[in-house]
Amino acid sequence: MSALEPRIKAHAYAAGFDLCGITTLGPAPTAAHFDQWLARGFAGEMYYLKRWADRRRDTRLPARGMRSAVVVALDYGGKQPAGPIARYARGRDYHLVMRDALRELRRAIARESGRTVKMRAYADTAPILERDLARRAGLGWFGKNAMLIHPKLGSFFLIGTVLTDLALAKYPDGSTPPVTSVVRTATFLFAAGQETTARLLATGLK
Ligand code: B12
Repeated sequence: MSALEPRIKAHAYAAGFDLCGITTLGPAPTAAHFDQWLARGFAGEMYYLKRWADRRRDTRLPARGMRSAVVVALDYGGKQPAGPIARYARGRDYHLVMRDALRELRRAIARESGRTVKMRAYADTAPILERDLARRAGLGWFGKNAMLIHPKLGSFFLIGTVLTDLALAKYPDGSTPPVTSVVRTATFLFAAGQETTARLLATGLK
């Protein structure tokens, strides 16, 4: 039988996700940036960000016994025109959409692994630096506006995570994008035909 990782990725696409990557857990490489952000008071009244700050610095801490993360992206209307309502808020509550699709993915992972698997699924609901984890899983890199950007999908996508006690290997292998590179982001967006976004980024460089 083929390795578990590509089969999990195939199930993520079947569940409706647009990207999927798998990574191991550990200290968040951008934890220091998060600390500076907090210290400068940028969390404002979002007290929960400070309260669970320790857990956000290391993805092994939010749920005990977990070893790997299956990280997915769900496009929330990147091709739709701009309008008075933000794209992510136009349809059904995205937390519910994500919850249902993540549930389907969890069932598939349980079936595929053939043993009892410990899993927790989150989208915006756990003390995790989700963009950091998604970059580790190869889903993109940070744009100038902090968004995680993928060369083909752009940035209009939500991030979801299934933490599991399965010892999965990083998949696809060797695919961690650089922490941040506006120049590369603009270049890749041009290559992907997203010229307007790329030009805006390039303008920000001046
Ligand atoms: C609090 C929060 C907000 C707050 C504060 C925004 C902010 N920038 O933090 C508000 C309500 C304003 C907000 C708005 C939005 N949010 Co929000 N939000 C979050 C939440 C819950 C926590 C984010 C957090 O920890 N912020 C602290 C800062 C320090 O972290 P960060 O912004 O994630 O930045 C990281 C990287 O980008 C990187 N980084 C950023 N800048 C730099 C610079 C340098 C030099 C380096 C080295 C690294 C670096 O390091 C940071 C730490 O890992 C996450 C879910 C989660 N648990 O992660 C969703 C999340 C980030 N939001 C999301 C979305 C979709 C949005 C909106 C687009 C919604 C909308 N249309 O209004 C906007 C985008 C605003 C923006 N440009 O960030 C998505 C992002 C998906 C993506 N493709 O990136 C997330 C991941 C939710 C999800 N599960 O999908 N959000």
